[in-house]
Amino acid sequence: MPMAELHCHIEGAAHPDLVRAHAARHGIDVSGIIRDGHYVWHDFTSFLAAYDRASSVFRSEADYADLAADHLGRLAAAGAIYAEFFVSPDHACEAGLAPEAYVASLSRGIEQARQESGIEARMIVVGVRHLGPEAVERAARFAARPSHPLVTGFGLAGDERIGTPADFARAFAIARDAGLGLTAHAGELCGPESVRAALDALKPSRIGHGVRAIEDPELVRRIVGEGIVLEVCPGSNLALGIYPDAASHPLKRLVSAGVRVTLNSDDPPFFRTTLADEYAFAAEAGIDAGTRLGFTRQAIEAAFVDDATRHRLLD
Ligand code: ES4
Ligand code: ZN
Repeated sequence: MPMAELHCHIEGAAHPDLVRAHAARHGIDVSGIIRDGHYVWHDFTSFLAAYDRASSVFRSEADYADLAADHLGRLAAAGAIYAEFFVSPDHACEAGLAPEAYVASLSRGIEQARQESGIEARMIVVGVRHLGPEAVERAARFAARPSHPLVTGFGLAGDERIGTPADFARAFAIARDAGLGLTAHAGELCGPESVRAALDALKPSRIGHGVRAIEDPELVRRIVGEGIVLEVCPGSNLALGIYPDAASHPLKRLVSAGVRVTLNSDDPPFFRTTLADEYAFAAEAGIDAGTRLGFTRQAIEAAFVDDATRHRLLD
């Protein structure tokens, strides 16, 4: 089955073996976050800390080009035809690379993967909300510069429990004025009020996660009515304990309610998932093959990509 995803953090897609190899080259100790070939963390805060540490081993332009090519190559081998991933200039700066060089090298990785497998990809610059509104605005101003054509979106990531969406309205206005697609993480760690606030203040066409909207039927009706697309990441939700088990996950209920749903891997090796695993999760949840193929169409329809590429992918 052809697959597509809209929600994956590029450093969060780094395989632990790749991180360990780069760490050894740069003399960085990652024994605290990688044990027995897997990432170790125990809650969202320690997950973000492990993610930051893993990110810190990618330092050169070649490192990031390889990371993007590796990620997209794996996706293409599993049957993906299109992928968007989040890029974080703040993480690049922390690792000592200028945002321009970071995005340019990731673009080279995208082009390499396209040549090798035909997969198409675009990047979404994210602001990290727990770094504060100033940092998020800086990320938006960077994303808004026309010098990186494969950056087609802007998003809000980080710890949803910190700040309120209105704090980031200026950043989203900058990105919107630049013609970028907009998405915001909400309704993952916090409930429906967080999704409503994000929709009101930031006016994104897509919500990252959004699954906890299911707790408010009125909000679900709004999401359906406004055509908001949810970037659902079941494996991430289960790994982080947002839901205790597969049976509790609202994927099927969201689909039945008429929500425009896509399937996504978020930070795959951190959550011991892959995009193919997410499609398998949907099948096990009783979602038929036609509807699963619909997730792929939905992702391409909601993608932050030019219409010529979109229509080619939809054929
Ligand atoms: C995230 Cl800043 C960041 N990195 C990776 N995964 C995330 N989820 C939410 N924010
Ligand atoms: Zn995410």
